[in-house]
Amino acid sequence: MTRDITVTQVRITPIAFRDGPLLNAAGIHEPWALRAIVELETSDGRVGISETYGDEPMLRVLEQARTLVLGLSPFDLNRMEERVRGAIKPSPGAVEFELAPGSHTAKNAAKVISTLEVAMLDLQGQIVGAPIVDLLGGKVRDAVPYSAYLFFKYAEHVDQPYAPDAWGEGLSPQQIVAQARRMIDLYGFQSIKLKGGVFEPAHEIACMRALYEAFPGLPLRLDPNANWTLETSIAAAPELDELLEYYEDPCPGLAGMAELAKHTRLPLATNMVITTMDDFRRGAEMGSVKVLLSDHHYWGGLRATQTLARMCKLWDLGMSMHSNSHLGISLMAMTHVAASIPNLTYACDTHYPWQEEEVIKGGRVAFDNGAVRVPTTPGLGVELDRERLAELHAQYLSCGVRNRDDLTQMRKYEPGFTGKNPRF
Ligand code: GKR
Ligand code: MG
Repeated sequence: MTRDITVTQVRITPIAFRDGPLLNAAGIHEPWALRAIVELETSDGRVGISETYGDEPMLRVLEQARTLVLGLSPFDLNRMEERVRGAIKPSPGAVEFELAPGSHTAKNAAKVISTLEVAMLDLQGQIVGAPIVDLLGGKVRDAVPYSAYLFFKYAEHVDQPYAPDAWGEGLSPQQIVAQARRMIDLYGFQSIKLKGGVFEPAHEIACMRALYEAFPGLPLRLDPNANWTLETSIAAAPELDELLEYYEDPCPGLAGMAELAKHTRLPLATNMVITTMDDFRRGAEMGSVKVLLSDHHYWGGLRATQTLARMCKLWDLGMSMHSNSHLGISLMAMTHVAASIPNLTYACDTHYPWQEEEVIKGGRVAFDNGAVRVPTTPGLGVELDRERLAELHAQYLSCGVRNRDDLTQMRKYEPGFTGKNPRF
């Protein structure tokens, strides 16, 4: 009987992998990005896997959650969720990034539920012999499109912890076009996003124009991560109107976005001002945002993402997906849920091209024409490479990074950097 199969062991392994010197509104990425790999082992010897944030506060709540899932059937998702909501609370003392909602400890319960749910769905799929997407109602597309996610960047990290990446410097419009060209040549992406909020808006708009001219017809997005004031965002709107597909989080707050909406014909997109159902209700009433960037890691899992998609449909909002630095397990979870959502109206974001290392068997996930094929094998469709896991865990132990801190990292390059937001 499948109901007799229970979770008997939980393994939580923090890992660190190389990440580029990517600039953003908060500062710059550190040389090492952290994730946690969670494995649930069952009484019949199966292993379900999941990938989530690996900062210290998250590791502590994952540790607390360990006992909550022991003894449950992988099919007991509702019971798991109830237990987590009862036990997991926000944690004090975390470094929280406004631009990265996954760092908010108010979302601890949702983050843990998501982590456990993905591993449990992986187990369910293995038990019944179906890919996760089938457990989510079946696929509405065979492959999930992602966008080319460009960053302003330096050629190498301060203190040179390892050899520089192959992308080179990305600061001028010409360098940004070259970065896009390389990413599209390698992966075939059919839309482009630039992470902004780094330089004077005029420079970032010049980069968007250069992309527009270099890639005619390709949808473009710019995301200043709320580092522009409302006035700056309004002033930039007329020029961006003819360049962009959507205008992502230029200024802070739902009210700011609602005011901006009156001054642009572009749909406004967000992964910053709507990150909970409470925000959703207020945002929908205000009509400020037209595209929601979901993220199963902090919205509470794959099923919660489907609920969100239904809410978006009801309120006539477009939908896409947000991303932070991640590896292939997260990419496959995103792919399964995205394949099950009819109203996923835009190519999803992914940082994946910036990651050189992997933790799954077979190495890096392949993209075909900018899309990831939805697996047809049982469960998540990917397995852990234990040797690589051990290596990435060893990197975690030696790298010294325990919390993502782009601000402190930026001060190594520019000691006077304030991180003031909005800066422009
Ligand atoms: O990793 O630098 C970054 C991104 O800026 C990330 O933190 C954001 O959360 O990619 C994200 C976004 O779209 O806002
Ligand atoms: Mg964003």
